[in-house]
Order: sequence, then structure tokens, then C-alpha cells
Amino acid sequence: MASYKVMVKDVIKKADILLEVVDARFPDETRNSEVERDIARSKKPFIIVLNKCDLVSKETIEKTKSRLSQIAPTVFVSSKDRFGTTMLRHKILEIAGIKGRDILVGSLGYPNTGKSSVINGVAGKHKASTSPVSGHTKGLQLVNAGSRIMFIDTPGVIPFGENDQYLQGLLSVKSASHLEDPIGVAMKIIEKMCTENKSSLESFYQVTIEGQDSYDILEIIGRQSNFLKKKGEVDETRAAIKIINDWQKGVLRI
Ligand SMILES: Nc1nc2c(ncn2[C@@H]2O[C@H](COP(=O)(O)OP(=O)(O)OP(=O)(O)O)[C@@H](O)[C@H]2O)c(=O)[nH]1
Ligand SMILES: [Mg+2]
Repeated sequence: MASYKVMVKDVIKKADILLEVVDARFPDETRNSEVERDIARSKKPFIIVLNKCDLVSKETIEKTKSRLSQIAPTVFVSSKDRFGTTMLRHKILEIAGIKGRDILVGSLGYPNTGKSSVINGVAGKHKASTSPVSGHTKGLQLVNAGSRIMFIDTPGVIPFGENDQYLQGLLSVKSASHLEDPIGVAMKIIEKMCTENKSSLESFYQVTIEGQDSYDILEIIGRQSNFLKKKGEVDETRAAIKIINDWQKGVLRI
């Protein structure tokens, strides 16, 4: 994975300012300490962009924002709804503090966090190619976003650790059918929803949750959805795949 480190260092060297695009649903899991350390060493300005904020509640946004803005300037964006992109453009111009020439903005982050979509949001046009399938952007791409802002779009090459298959499920890097342990991933989604927005999970699957653990909740959802095996037992795998699909489609919101 040395090539990814070389690419990250190269982008940091070329850029005047760096964006770390993270998924607003998992800000901590999708920040990368090594990348942040390299940026800090370069002493270049840095903005944390929390993308996909259409998938989180206002309360979660406020909490995360006050926590992360102590580390770096933080901007919430929904590239899908074009929310926050004008704010991001202003922040880039303000923080870069460069006059009289184009500003080169490096965009880094895990696969599928929406790096290319954020660039399109700021550019106001579909200039960078995007896809629900991760690993879409190949090589470094220069994208002119107008008004003196030039982006370097990068492939989401930050590697996942061997044990990060849960994160790969949560970030839609792997589809439900490609996950080794869909039940484990569905349980993580249930845990996250129960901590952050239990009522959204309850109303989406029309169930009542009263302190059960995530495995029991999976069973309750499976039974309510009528996912049963021959003897009337719940088909947990089928229930897990449904939950992962709903999560990955963005219909289950935190
Ligand atoms: N709900 C929601 N989905 C988004 C948002 N931004 C991007 N997406 C979706 O996330 C998926 C990945 O978007 P990309 O912009 O291609 O992500 P990327 O980080 O450039 O991905 P790679 O180049 O493969 O690393 C696509 O299906 C997008 O439609 C957002 O703000 N909200
Ligand atoms: Mg991309």
C-alpha cells in the first residue's frame, strides 16, 4: 500500500489547501490520522468536510460540528442536496488566503465518502465523475471549479484495515451480498441507530425497541418484515441484508 502513501504526500505537496472528506454518519471512523498527520506536518491549511449530512439529524450535525471544529475548520455539506457547498467555497477562499492566482485544493478521503460529489457541488456542475460503486475515481484528476478554485480529485485509496469490513459495509464500499458477515454489519447499523436515533429505526421498520440487544432487534425486525424460514424461525441473514440495503440506499437515516 506504499503507493497510496506516495499519492497522499504528492497531493499534499501540490495543493495549497487540503480537504478531508468524511462521511457525516461516521466522522470518527472516516477520518484518517495518518493523512491528518501528514497534512499537519506540511503546515498547509486544512478543512474537514462532513459530507452526506442529508443522512443525519440536525442535532447530530451540531454535536459533531462543535467537537470537530476544535481540531480544524469544519464544514457540513450535502452534495446531494447542494447544501453547504457555497459555504465551503467561501471557506476555501478565506482560509487559503491566496491572492492573484488559482488556488489548488486537494481532496482526500476514504472510498465512497463523496470526494468527487463535493467537488461537483462546489463547481456547480457535474465535472468530476461519480459512482455508487467505490473505487470510481482513478488517478489524480484536475477539476476547474471556477472563481480561482482548482480541485485535485483523488481516488479513495486510503486502505481499509483487514478488520474494517464493518466500515466497508457501513460506507457502502461493499454491497450486502459481498460482505462476509452481513449479520454482524446489520448489528452495527442497529447499534448506531439505537445510540443516535432509535425512533427513526422504530418508525422505519414499525417495531418497538425497549432495551433489547442488537441481535434481538434484528430478530424483531425480521419477524415484523415476515422474513421467516420453514419452521417459523426468523431468517436473520435476509433481515440483515434488507437492513444493509436500506442503509446503503440512504433510506434509513440517523
Ligand atoms: N445521500 C448522499 N449521497 C451522496 C452524497 N455525496 C455523494 N453521495 C453518493 O455517494 C456515492 C459516492 O460518491 P462519489 O462522489 O463518487 O464518492 P468518491 O469519494 O469520489 O468515491 P471514489 O472516487 O470511488 O473514492 C455516490 O453514490 C453518490 O451519489 C451526499 O451528500 N448525500
Ligand atoms: Mg471519486
